[in-house]
Amino acid sequence: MNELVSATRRLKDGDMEQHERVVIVANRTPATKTAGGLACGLLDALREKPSLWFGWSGELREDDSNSVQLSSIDSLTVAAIPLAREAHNRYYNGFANGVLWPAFHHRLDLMRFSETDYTGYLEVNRHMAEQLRPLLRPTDLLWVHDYHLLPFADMCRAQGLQQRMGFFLHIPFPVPSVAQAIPRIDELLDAMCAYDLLGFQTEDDRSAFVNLCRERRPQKPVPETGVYPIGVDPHTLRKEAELAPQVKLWPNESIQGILSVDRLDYTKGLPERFKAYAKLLEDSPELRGNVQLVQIAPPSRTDVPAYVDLRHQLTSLTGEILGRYAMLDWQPLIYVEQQYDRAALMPLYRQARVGLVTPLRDGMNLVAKEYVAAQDPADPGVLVLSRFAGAASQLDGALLVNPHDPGEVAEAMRVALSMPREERVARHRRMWAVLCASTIEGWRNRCLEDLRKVKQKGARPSVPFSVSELMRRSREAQDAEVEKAHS
Ligand code: GDG
Repeated sequence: MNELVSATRRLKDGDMEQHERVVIVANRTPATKTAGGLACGLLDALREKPSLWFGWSGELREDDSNSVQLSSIDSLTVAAIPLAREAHNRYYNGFANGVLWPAFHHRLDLMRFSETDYTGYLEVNRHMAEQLRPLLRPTDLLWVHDYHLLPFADMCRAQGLQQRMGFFLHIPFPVPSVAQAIPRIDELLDAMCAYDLLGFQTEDDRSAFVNLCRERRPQKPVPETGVYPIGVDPHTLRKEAELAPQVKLWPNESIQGILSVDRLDYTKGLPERFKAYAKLLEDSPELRGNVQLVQIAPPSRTDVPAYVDLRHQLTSLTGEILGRYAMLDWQPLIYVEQQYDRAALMPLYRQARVGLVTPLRDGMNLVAKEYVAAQDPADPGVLVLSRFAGAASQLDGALLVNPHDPGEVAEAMRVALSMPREERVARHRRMWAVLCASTIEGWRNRCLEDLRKVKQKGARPSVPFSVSELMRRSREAQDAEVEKAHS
């Protein structure tokens, strides 16, 4: 009996009920080590219900020969597949993170399109749909995540799958004037419309998508859409934050701590933040020796050139700040590229007088919510938050700033560092109430309840991205690249 058949049987034996099962499809499975919010957020919401999570195992091979690896985390079964190195590079580094990630974050200057990458992206989506198919039951509810998988439902429909399929976009959706600059946007939009329901973090993202559909495909119907801001589990996070920290960041009581935690990504506004902090030190000499910024920033997507440049820029800015302001008994800035478990981060958040979260554009930003959850309600720190993070539409007790304006960010830090306890408590109370009203569990339930309610589209007769068409495109793109290299 081959591995796949026994795997499918084990799945069915493990959960005999023939009624609905939630199937998560995401680029990564929770078995893959990642600092990303997607894995952390979904795992919390799913481990207690019988469900299946399907995605890439993190393993790269020379070819993508079939082999689904099964494991389980509590009630969650994880089905992970390896991917072929070349195809993965085109899909992940090439199109998803070389085109969609920068464009959706309004960084068209960093977008690098190649036909081969686009074909690789479609091909991996088709391959994943094909690998998932034998594991599915007719009553499954598919919940697909993020920009890596925009055409996934379309590939499933092309293979005759009729299950309900919902999609959630964790990152922002670009406004139509920016979206129209993405090569092949019309094909992608058509493919996205194969989902039964599309979920977004904010109303701005949802309306940007709907407006783009109306502009680019006026004759065709717009699918069901909804706004589902992702949340956290505030009570669990608070308990984690109360545990003894691995490290006491500011043992000297006279130093007020500012903490930032971000993946090393150009959307997170790290250089702009460092410049704002330098301005604070320059304009407020009385703070020198009494304040310290700790920046935790584990590198991500290190194969994409824009990330390499960012790292160089940050190490250089760190050196400048240290060179200019450090003293023998005081470091103004600690910059750490190491990754920490979320549980280890929580007691660190609790020690910081200021949580500094200043992305240039961000779907939600879970760090902002985690910082609020970790605070001592009787003596909380202050959140300084970019107005361009999705979280800004919910966390009205934060000091909202324009991350592009170093003076404004420096001023907010100054206000936060000297804010009286009464005001800190009042602001924190408002934000805690928001966290409790918008939890990760509620997010999951609302997304899935709405998906159950929508009218199903089912399989479609035409197959725009047929396998032979994909292969033809791939060959043409490769030929063109070889020709270019020789000319
Ligand atoms: C995307 C969107 C959206 C754990 N260890 C580290 C670390 N973690 C955890 C944090 C937090 C998560 O990673 C980071 O989540 P974010 O939301 O801040 O950012 P992205 O990774 O860009 O996530 C985002 C999210 O999806 C969920 O929908 O909110 O807008 O971009 O939970 O505790 N984070 C860092 N270092 C660690 O060592 N930086």
